[in-house]
Amino acid sequence: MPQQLTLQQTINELEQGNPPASDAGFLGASLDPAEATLLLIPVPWEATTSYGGGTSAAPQAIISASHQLDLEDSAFGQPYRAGITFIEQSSEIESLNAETRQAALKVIEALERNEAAITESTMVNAASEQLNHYVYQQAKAIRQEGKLAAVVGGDHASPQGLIQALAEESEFGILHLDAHHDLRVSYEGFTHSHASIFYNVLENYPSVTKLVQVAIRDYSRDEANYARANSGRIAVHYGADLFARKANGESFHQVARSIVDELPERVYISFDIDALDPPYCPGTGTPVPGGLSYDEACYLLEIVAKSGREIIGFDLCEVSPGEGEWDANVGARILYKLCGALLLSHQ
Ligand SMILES: [Mn+2]
Repeated sequence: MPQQLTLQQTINELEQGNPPASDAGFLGASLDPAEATLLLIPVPWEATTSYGGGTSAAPQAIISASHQLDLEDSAFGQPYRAGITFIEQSSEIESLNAETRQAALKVIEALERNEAAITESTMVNAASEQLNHYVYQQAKAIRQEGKLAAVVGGDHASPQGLIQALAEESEFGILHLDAHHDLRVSYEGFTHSHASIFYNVLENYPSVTKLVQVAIRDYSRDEANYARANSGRIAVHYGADLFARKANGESFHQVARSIVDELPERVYISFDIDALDPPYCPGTGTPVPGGLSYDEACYLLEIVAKSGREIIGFDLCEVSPGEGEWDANVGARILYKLCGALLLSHQ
């Protein structure tokens, strides 16, 4: 592990632009977490992944890919100067993920034979609770130091503990970019499925006053009904509707403003990489054609950050590195934009 640097040493090193050591941290430096303003919690978790796997490797792949980024940003300035770093990845969570994944596969295989694997289901649900508790504790500790926290998953079950910690502090709304509602009561028998995160959030945390979902384009009847039944709290911008508005002559600026106008003063951003068109995330577990372009997503983040709202935290989920470096490369860029948006909203 490379020697940890102070914030000033980190800034100097990044601004010299020397090629980073391969074991360097986010952006190519190794900033001491004690010196950071924004701490990223790596969550190597894909226990309930239902289709394509690999997202548990995302935090490390994104760190490596981030070494290639140039750090000036036309929208957000110089986010690196505030001090951004990952906390250490937990080897216990890595092991728990591997064990839980095996149990979850047995449950899914049993379901396909129309059978139930009750012991394994119970184990998966208990392990998911353990994960949520781990993320909650990390987030709570970061917040108690007066710092900002974000989660890099892992699948979309990864950030619940962070949302829980923030929900104990104040009311806020969530800007949720995703191809999926993630509003299932449970999925394949798993209470804490990646497909259930926002059902769990809305049912458990009343201080989440609003959920604004963007680019949704693959969903069940029950999820759509749940969103309609809770239309005061949930606003949905389906992918097809976003396209139709642009096709009918609305500018993307108008579209983005109308999305942001629905959010309260304090905003959490949950970014599932499959909100983007699959060419930007070919490895992700459940890709769906259509969706936001990279530029549209970045522009939407800029509009939120410059709207006067406070971004209180975020997660980036479902990046799956797979073969080659493209998925992690796009993931690292989106992550740096999310960091920039959050930090800008605090200036
Ligand atoms: Mn999702």
